[in-house]
Parts: sequence; structure tokens; C-alpha cells
Amino acid sequence: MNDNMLASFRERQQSAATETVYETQCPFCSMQCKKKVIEEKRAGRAKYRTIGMDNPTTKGRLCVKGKNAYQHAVHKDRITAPLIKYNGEFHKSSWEDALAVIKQNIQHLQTEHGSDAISVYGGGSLTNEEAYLLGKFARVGLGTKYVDYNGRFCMSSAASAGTKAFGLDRGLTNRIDQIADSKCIILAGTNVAECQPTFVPYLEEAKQNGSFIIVIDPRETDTSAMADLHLKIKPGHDKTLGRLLEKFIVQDHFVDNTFCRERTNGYEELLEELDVLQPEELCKEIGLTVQDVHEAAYRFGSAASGMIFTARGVEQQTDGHETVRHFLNLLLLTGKIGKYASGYGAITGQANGQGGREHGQKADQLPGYRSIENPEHRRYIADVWGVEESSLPEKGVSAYEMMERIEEEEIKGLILVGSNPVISNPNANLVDKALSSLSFMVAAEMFMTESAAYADVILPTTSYLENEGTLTNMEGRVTLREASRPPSGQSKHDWQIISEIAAVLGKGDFFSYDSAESIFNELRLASRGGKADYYGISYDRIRRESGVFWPCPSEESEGETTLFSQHFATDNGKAYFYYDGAASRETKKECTSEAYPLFITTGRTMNHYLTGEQTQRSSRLIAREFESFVYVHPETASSYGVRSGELVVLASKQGETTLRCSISEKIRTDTLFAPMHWGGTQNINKLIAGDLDPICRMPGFKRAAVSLRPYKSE
Ligand SMILES: Nc1nc2c(c(=O)[nH]1)N[C@H]1C(S)=C(S)[C@@H](COP(=O)(O)OP(=O)(O)OC[C@H]3O[C@@H](n4cnc5c(=O)[nH]c(N)nc54)[C@H](O)[C@@H]3O)O[C@H]1N2
Ligand SMILES: Nc1nc2c(c(=O)[nH]1)N[C@H]1C(S)=C(S)[C@@H](COP(=O)(O)OP(=O)(O)OC[C@H]3O[C@@H](n4cnc5c(=O)[nH]c(N)nc54)[C@H](O)[C@@H]3O)O[C@H]1N2
Ligand code: SF4
Ligand SMILES: [Mo]
Repeated sequence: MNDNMLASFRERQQSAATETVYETQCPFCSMQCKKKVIEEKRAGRAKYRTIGMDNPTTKGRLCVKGKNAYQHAVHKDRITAPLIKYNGEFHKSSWEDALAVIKQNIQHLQTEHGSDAISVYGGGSLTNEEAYLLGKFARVGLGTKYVDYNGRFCMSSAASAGTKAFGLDRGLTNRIDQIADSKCIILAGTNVAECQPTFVPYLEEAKQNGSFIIVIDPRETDTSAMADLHLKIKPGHDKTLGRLLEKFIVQDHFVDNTFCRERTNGYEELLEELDVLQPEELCKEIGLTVQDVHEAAYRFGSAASGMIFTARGVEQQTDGHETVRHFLNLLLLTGKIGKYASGYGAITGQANGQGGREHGQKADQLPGYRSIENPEHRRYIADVWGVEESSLPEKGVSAYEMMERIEEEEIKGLILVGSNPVISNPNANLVDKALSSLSFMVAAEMFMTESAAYADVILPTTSYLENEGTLTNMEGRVTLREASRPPSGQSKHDWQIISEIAAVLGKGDFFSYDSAESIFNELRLASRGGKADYYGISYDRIRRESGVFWPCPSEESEGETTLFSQHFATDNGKAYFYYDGAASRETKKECTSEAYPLFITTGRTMNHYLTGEQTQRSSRLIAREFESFVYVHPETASSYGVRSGELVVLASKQGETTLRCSISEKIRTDTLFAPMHWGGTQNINKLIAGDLDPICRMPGFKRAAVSLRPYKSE
């Protein structure tokens, strides 16, 4: 080709470039940042770029994960056709054949062993429509009581605490922009700087307005770097810290007596329990100084307004419910709730961490935050679904307990939609064993994950760029993720997959939808009159108003932006203090011993998301962090003979894992930290015990007792 020909070839190619814009929102965390993914196609090759879009919550901001989130969606690893396993190998199949295999196996297992032989396991990445449908599918399509979801590991402590104390659980009790005006902010076990980066500007604004920020975390993080006071607590001791803060608030006369008298129950009982606490002794036990704890109480008590945010650091404990309740007590004692710039936030995690916990994926729940144990609630939902109330199953068990029932072979089949339990459950070795013992498993997935590999049938699901639906963000704002990219290969939306399985099982009449919106309209009705009331929300309204807050009982309702300003959502309109005498229970906690002398706590890093299936398929994100690691304090490293950059073995009563040692002064000497984003030999959940919080069934992901030694290859 001569120069002229080359130039005109290039020109023709350039003019042939096409640009397609997909307006969407990030599939990862609960901020739900709005963005545009721009696809530029030239000579058959596509290039992508991402830009943030303005919206009331994140104002056009994006973090590094959101900027790169298209990479997994267009990745060559996407499963694009149904797969059926024969003789241990997966083979591509048609949808008809895959559905026929599913029908035959489910019907066989249910005939032999009863309806409860099949279980359903969902996720907080699913849209409201799909979360709702999955719960309906379990109860109406399969008639099984066994349904739960990964949010059990995420939101159950905070959700149960909010429900018991305030009568209602919504991520933030206040609109997010009120943070900027709050004068004292406690961040308890939350690392927003890495986990919800677009939340951080609200804190920065508050700081500029003179707010005092207190961070409670055993580690120094990018979040604690913003703090005026960092309480570097021993892992799993936050309940005691909460009680000490209560004691100092009372002692220093920062109690709002009118609020306690008029708007709460149980104040006197709490006071009695605080009397006996010995601060010196307890502060030593939790690894803090009396001075620092006292200052925290003083700052919060004396501030004109205040907010408390909790996340998984304090919640993923076997006493997570009680711990959160003590932090809620602080709000009640000081009357810092139900007012502008004063309130609570359970920093939700997954894209739909909020909506996913409201509409029936949980073992004990029906849509709209209704209870499966309440006869009136059952009747209402049975009516909406057009079934007999008596046909609805009873309550089942929590996510990890389903794994135990599978391992015990009481549950024979599993339908997995939107989770990767081998990496995310505690006691990963048990989960591995459980999934391999199943008689039949179906997974709706985008990728061949460690969990999907156990399936007999994998159904290819669409990605967030392809699938429309509503997601409720951290604020409690219901947002609409539009979708315009065509499904990849033969993949289908989860709602189509669920409906098609229901149809082959003879339940098609209950699942005949033509769009996500048609499911939403049924959800509106099902949630009507419930605590999470979506009745007044429609796709049109969400588009017009950039999202709508729940509860929203009518089309005229504005949706509430400051909850509990007049009354709480409890039986008598008053909030409930938590005190031990109210519900003392035996709680199993991991303790160090001679054999397992160190604590390990687990969590997240900026670059990766949960079990890593998505972010590790982004070349840019994996380049930033391509393997797991464990933070070890330099003094601890020298005592245990481990060196930076080398592999180390961590062992607990449950199992072992091998990680790269990273020496860091940011962690306590008695504690290690490792992220949860890797599987295989780097799976941190091989170390975590299966003990659960007795109230909400949350595992203790944030505290295990381990040994540490250098890795030696044989
Ligand atoms: N980059 C990134 N962002 C994410 C996610 C992700 O995987 N990656 N996941 C999303 C999801 S689903 C969730 S739930 C959220 C989670 O968001 P976070 O809860 O903020 O994240 P974690 O890192 O699990 O834990 C928070 C902090 O708790 C600290 N911590 C550990 N043990 C204790 C303890 O005993 N007491 C106290 N006070 N603190 C402790 C840890 O050191 C950590 O800094 O993030 C969401 N955003
Ligand atoms: N040690 C330790 N363990 C933890 C935690 C911790 O802090 N420490 N945190 C816990 C928390 S808070 C959480 S939320 C859990 C999360 O645990 P998981 O739910 O197991 O994590 P994900 O990686 O989000 O798994 C989602 C899977 O679903 C697929 N997927 C994504 N979107 C969709 C969709 O729309 N439809 C379908 N069908 N599939 C989809 C993804 O490819 C991925 O394989 O982990 C928990 N485990
Ligand atoms: S990961 Fe969270 S903060 Fe980052 S872009 Fe996505 S939604 Fe926004
Ligand atoms: Mo989560």
C-alpha cells in the first residue's frame, strides 16, 4: 500500500467509527454513582471510556472501580451460552435443553425428598425487581422455606439493630448532604475512603465546617487519616467501647433528658447497668486509653449535632447486633436522631445492599419488610400473589446455615443467583465440601467462579450494562439503572431466568412478566402498607425526580429525607434502648490462645470488589493489585520470623491460607489484616469460624485467632 492509499484507508476507517453511549450506574458499591460508558468502534475494534454523570447523591464523581467497571462486562471470560455438566465437564447447550435438565432434577428431588430439598441463594447485586422475584420464586415457584442471600453477611446486624431500636431499618436516616452540617461524626468500623470513595467529599465538607471526626478501627486507613481522633481498638471489642461511651456521656451530663423521657423506652434500665462499669479495667481490655475514650464521649456529647455511621468492622461480629445497638443508644441518650444533621447511617455495601434486604430474599421476610411469621403479612402477600396463605412456607435458615444443611444432606439442591459463597462464607472448607455434596446445583452467573464450578447447569446472566432495574442506594433513594447494551451472546436477565425456570416447573402463570417495570409494578403493590413502602414510586417518577426516597406510600408522597422526626416506627412510637438485662445471650467469640496467639481481621481494599470475580477481570484494576496480602506489624514480624514480600502461612482451628507478607505499622501488634478478595489458597475465609450472632445470624468475619509462620516449600 503506498502512502496515498494508506492515508485514504485511514480516513475511511476513521469516518467509519461509531460511538454508542450507555447511560448506567456503577455495579459495585452502595453509592450507585451514575455514569456514561462510551463505546467507540473502529474497524471492528471497540474502545471504551467512562465519565461520571451528575446526580444528587454522587454529583458526577466516580472512583477507580467505577471508571473501569466496563472491563469485566465486555470480558472474553463472560459465559455466553447455557452450560450443562456431563462427566465432570461443562458443555454448551440450548436454553431448552438446560431448562429441561433443571425441570427433571428439581421435580425428581422434590418428589423424593419434599419441597424443602431445594434451596435458593441470592445476592445484594440483584435489582429490587430480581430480589423480589427470587423470594417469590422460592415461595411460589418451588414452595421451599430455604431462601437466603449474601446480605446476611453484610447487613444483618445493622438491619436487625435498626429494626429493634427504631422500628425501621433504612441505611441513612438522613439525606446524605446533611453530613456536611453535622458537628461530630463517629465512623465505627467503616473505611469509606476505600469502600465508598465518593462519600468522602461529604466528610471533607463537614470538616471544613468545623466537624470533629472520630474513627474507630484497629488499623490506620485512608479514613482514619481524616480523623481528629482515632481509636485503634482491639478487634471485636466495640460493644464494650459503646458501653464506656454511654457511661461517660451520662457521667458528664450530656443526656438529653426530655428526649429520653418522651421518645424512648428502657432508659432507667440502661442507667443501672452503666453504674457498675470500671473504665480503667475495660479500656485496658479493649486496647485504648481512658483519656481517648473519654474525649470521644465528650466530643460527641457536647456537639450541637452528631451522626454515627457503622459498617462491617463493628457489625461482622458474633455480637454485631448488640454492638450496633450500643452505638444507637448513644444517639438516643444525646437526642441526636430525627433531626437535621443528627442521625444514624449503616453504610450499606453492595449496589443494592439496601433494596436487596427489603423485598423477600431473606429467610424470614416477605416483600416490603413484612415478616413471614406474621399471619396478617402472610395473608396480604398471598393475596397479591394469588395463592393460598397456607401454601406459603415458614421461615427458613440463614445463608451459612443453608450451607450446613447442605453439608448434612438435608438440602439436596441449590439455585444460586448473584453470589460466590465458596469465597464469601465463613468456614470455606465446609462450604467447599457442602457444594460438592449437592445432588443438583444451578448457577446464574457471568463467569466461571469457584462456586459456579460446582454447578450442574450454569445459566448465562446479563451484566449491569445490559440489565435494567431499580436499586436503592445507601441513602434509601430508589434509583433506576437504565440499560441499553444488548445481552452478551445468549445471556438473559435474572428475572427472565427465574421466570423461565418457574414456567418449566408449571408455575408460569405466576411469573408472566414482559419487563423489569412490570415486576416493579407488582413489587409496589406487594410493599404497599409495609415498612419499606414503595407504592408511590414509579419508573417515571424516578426518572423525573432523580430517584425517590422510601417510605413512599402514595404518588403524592415526597418520600422521607429525615426519618423519625416526630415518632419512631415502633409499636408505641418510642425508640428502644438496648441493655444486657433485656436480652442477655450466650455469644461465642474467637479468643487467642497459645496455639493461635494473634487476631486477624478481614476487609477490603480500594481496587477490588468482594470475591474479585469482576474487578480481577479488569486489566487496570488487577495491575494495581494482583494478589492478596497480610499486614503484619514490624514487631510482630520479627517475633514470628516473617519478612516483607515473602509468603506466610496463617492457620486457625478451621483451616490454613497462604498470603504475601506486607510489613506495616498501620496495624496493631496483636492483630493482622487481610483482604477478602481472593479465593483458592488465598481464601481468607478458610480461617473464619462458622459461629453466628445469636440474634441476626451474622458470622464473625472481623475476628479470628490465628498462628503465623513463614511458608516453606517442600
Ligand atoms: N473497594 C471496595 N469497596 C467496597 C466493597 C469492596 O469489596 N471493595 N464492598 C462493598 C460491600 S458489600 C461492603 S459491605 C462495604 C464494606 O465497607 P466497610 O465495612 O467499610 O469495609 P471493611 O474493609 O470490610 O471494614 C471496615 C473497617 O473495619 C475495620 N475493622 C476490622 N475489625 C474491626 C473491629 O473489630 N472493630 C472496628 N471498629 N473496626 C474493625 C477494618 O480494619 C476496616 O478498615 O464496602 C462496599 N464497598
Ligand atoms: N472474611 C470476610 N468475608 C466476607 C466479608 C468480609 O468482610 N470478610 N464480607 C461479606 C460481605 S459484606 C458480602 S456483601 C459478601 C459478598 O459475597 P459474594 O456475594 O459471594 O460476592 P460477590 O463477589 O459480589 O459475588 C457475586 C457473584 O455474582 C456475580 N454477579 C454479579 N452481578 C450479578 C447479577 O446481577 N446477577 C447474577 N446472577 N450474578 C451476578 C458475580 O460475577 C460474582 O461471581 O461477602 C462476605 N464475606
Ligand atoms: S465503586 Fe462505589 S464509589 Fe466507586 S464508582 Fe462504583 S458506586 Fe461509585
Ligand atoms: Mo457487603
